[in-house]
Amino acid sequence: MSAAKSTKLSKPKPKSKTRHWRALDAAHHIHPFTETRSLVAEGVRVITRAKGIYIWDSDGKKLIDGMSGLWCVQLGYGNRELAKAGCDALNTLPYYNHFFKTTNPWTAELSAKLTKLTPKGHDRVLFANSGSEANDTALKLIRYYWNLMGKRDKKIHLSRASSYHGVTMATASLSGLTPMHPQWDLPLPGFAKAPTPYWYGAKEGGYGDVTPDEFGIAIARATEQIIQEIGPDRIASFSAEPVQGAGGLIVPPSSYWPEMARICKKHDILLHTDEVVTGFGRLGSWFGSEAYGLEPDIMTMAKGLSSGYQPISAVSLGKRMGDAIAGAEEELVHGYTYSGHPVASAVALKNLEILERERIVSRVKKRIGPYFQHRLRETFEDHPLIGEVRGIGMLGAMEMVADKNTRRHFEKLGHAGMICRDHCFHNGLIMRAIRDTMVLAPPLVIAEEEVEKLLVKAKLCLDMTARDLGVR
Ligand code: PXG
Repeated sequence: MSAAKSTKLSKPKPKSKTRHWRALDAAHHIHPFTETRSLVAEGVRVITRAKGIYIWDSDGKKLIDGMSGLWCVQLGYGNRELAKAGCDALNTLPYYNHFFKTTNPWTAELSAKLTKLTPKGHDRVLFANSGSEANDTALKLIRYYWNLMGKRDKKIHLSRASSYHGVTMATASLSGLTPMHPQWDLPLPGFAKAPTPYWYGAKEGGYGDVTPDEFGIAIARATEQIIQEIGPDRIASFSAEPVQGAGGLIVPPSSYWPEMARICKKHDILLHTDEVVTGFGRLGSWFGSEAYGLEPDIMTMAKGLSSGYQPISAVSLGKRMGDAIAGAEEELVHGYTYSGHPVASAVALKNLEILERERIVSRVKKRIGPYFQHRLRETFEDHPLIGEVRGIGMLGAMEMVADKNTRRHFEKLGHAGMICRDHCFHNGLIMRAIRDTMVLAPPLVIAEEEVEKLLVKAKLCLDMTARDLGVR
């Protein structure tokens, strides 16, 4: 093997480290959701270590990670118990699968643990390695369920505008973020879209001056209209994030979910909640389904399941689907080499143990969540650039607009977001820009003083953005 192909990290001189890794990355690494040419021109940031709510780059710059990586590091970075759990499993059983009538202790225990935390009736789980795979699996199981029931016409998967469900052919088709489609000739046939309960955009969406509750009902009814047009007998499932994350942190009005759940039941449409972001305490409950009183037929989870320390995801089946699928008199023709990987399972199991032991979910519900929400509103509600502050639990968003009174967005949507995001980087804060909405999803273990530090930086960056845009 040539030196260049060696798996060992090459050892550059300290001073030139950043340049060295940048050059390697620029020459060989294609990044997700990134324009490669402009990244190469700009130069990538090399992240080398992390602890608590902080990450460091290779030049020693320290940043507050206001996004928990990609909405996943519930316990923050550097948790030694998680590292030890992974390390112990690596030393004991680095790999084995579940295909040959075999299991391992960690995956067996994790399955049982998950069924205790998920809604009533969710007694069975399948494992995968990412949110996309979990959702892809969910779509297959939904199709299979209806085939088992003899309802072979129920094939259409309904989901919502601005939703994010993954990047496989099927889950990108399920996703309602339309920029995810043209490069790949998607969506595939068999996917339909419903509107999203984005109340702040109601006026622009042609709904006029409506209260959040009126809007929630209107969107649910518009969804029912679509169901009627397609024909309920052709619709297999309704997939939705209880709170939409990557689509711009859309928190539904309280009237929306009860009405949507009623409509799904009425038309015998399976309810699939995508808990990839909303699971594991993010909203102050174990799952978003619980927060909104939902009884999903199928649920998918990833990210916070292992606090992002290992790639692992899961699909839990409600009674109806669980009984049908586990009771089928044939092989389930599905599974991944790494489904229920022992190391990932061990880390996830320990992660759940810590979340429970340290009462982190209840801390989000009772203390740090309300504190974060209150301080977010106090800091930004009167800011000249911010039209709406919204959030729940440890999810927060500030939507930037050109005119607060009319809710008019900036003409070039996304421009303000990019300006603000760049200020954040320079000032040591990672804040996600979704179009012109700035999103925060810090680790659930963040302390009150750390929330304050984060908000000082966020305010500074929004002030700088307002100045750049000439908004006062
Ligand atoms: N469902 C939801 C709700 C998600 O947010 C996925 C599924 C897919 O998970 P995987 O593990 O396949 O990536 C996600 C992922 C962003 C961002 O910039 C969000 C996600 C992924 C990457 C970037 O907000 N969410």
